[in-house]
Amino acid sequence: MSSATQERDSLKQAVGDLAIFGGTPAFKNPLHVGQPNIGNHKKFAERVNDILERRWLTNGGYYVNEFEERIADIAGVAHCVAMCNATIGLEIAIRALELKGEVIIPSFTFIATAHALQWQGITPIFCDIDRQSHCLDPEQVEQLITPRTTGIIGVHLWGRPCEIDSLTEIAARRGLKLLFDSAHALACSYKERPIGSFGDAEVFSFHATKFLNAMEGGAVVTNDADLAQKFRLMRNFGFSSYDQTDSIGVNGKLNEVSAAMGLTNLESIGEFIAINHRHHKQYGHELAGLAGISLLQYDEGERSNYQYVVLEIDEATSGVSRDQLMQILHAEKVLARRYFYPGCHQMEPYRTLYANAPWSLPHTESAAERVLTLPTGEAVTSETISGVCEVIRMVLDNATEVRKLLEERVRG
Ligand code: T4K
Repeated sequence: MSSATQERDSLKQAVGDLAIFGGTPAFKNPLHVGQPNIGNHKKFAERVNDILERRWLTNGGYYVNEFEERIADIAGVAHCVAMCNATIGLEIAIRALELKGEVIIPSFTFIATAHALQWQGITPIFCDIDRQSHCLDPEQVEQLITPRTTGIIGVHLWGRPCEIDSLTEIAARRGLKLLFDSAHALACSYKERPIGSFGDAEVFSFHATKFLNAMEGGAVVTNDADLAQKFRLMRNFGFSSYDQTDSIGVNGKLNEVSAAMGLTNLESIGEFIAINHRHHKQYGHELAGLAGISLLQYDEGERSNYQYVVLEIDEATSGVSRDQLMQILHAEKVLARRYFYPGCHQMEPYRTLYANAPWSLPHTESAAERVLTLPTGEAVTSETISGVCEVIRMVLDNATEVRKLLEERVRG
């Protein structure tokens, strides 16, 4: 990513300089949240060349095997089964764990967590989050267990771990399977132990927007050898040898080019973490003291990948809503995102399918109304972050005037 694509175009000295009110946008080109972290281009190209020379493109290739070993090491786990993406990884893990009936998951997550269940005819039971951690509230998990419940899927949202000990204790006591959607949490830790070896299995994502990307990719990791074998069979149509299937299966295989990308990027993860950490601190520093805005923090006593810069906007204090701030940033070409709005339970098909479900999700709904994620990662410069923060400061320092002008615009 050349810094030219993020070139600053204007400084904001007055409210009238905001692009939404006719000023020049702060950036010449769209500034995306989720631009990929990419390691050494030359190394990647060399690996792609090796793949072509070897003529081995997929189906348990050389780089996939190496990638699995490296991920297992990082996750501190015995078995890693690479997948074509985390959604298929979740679906396979759910089937291999023989989940059925009802499974408790947070509503405040990417829709794939819910879809992986519903796709297989299993009812996702949407549980509220803890307001601080944005992860499953174990107390409510316990209340939602019924005779039909077979499992719990915790999500380490933003790479910050769930309350793993409480969930493990509940699952053991109530005889439930415990799976973690760890799509965001590679290279993160809980009580100093790497995310990956908790519950029955964990699932990572290596999508382009993730901390470590393989363009598309995922992995299911576990310490259970029998379960790992089930994952491997299900990933490859259930084939145990030529002409012999042992179970139902799908095609969940990772290809060699994706594995080459993953391996190349793995060589730079120390650098990616350092960059993300630095960016997170810069946002914290430049947005400090603004009323009504808080930056979600990572526990400095744990390992984190700092891949998400998450703001929470409290409209009553800040004077502008999250959606107003997002609209203003988009006009400046800063494409901030309100992940995971509006919460899975308010998205189709769940809103209609479970319209009468008695779920109480106030913390999910409050977080979904307030969260805004900002650009970070290897492709973003500190100058860019200053430009984003300058816009936010301009808005918050002049919230009354900004709000009035926005309302006038709406009235036309
Ligand atoms: N569980 C959780 C908790 C997850 O967050 C996810 C995925 C999954 C499970 C499933 O994992 P996978 O099956 O995907 O492995 C993105 C990703 O598509 C999705 O992987 C991710 N979570 C989710 C949080 O974010 P969108 O709707 O934001 O995608 P999109 O295309 O709008 O891209 C995001 C931003 O990144 C855009 O502003 C553009 C930019 N971008 C994107 C791509 C693909 C780039 O600059 N370059 C690129 O190559 O869903």
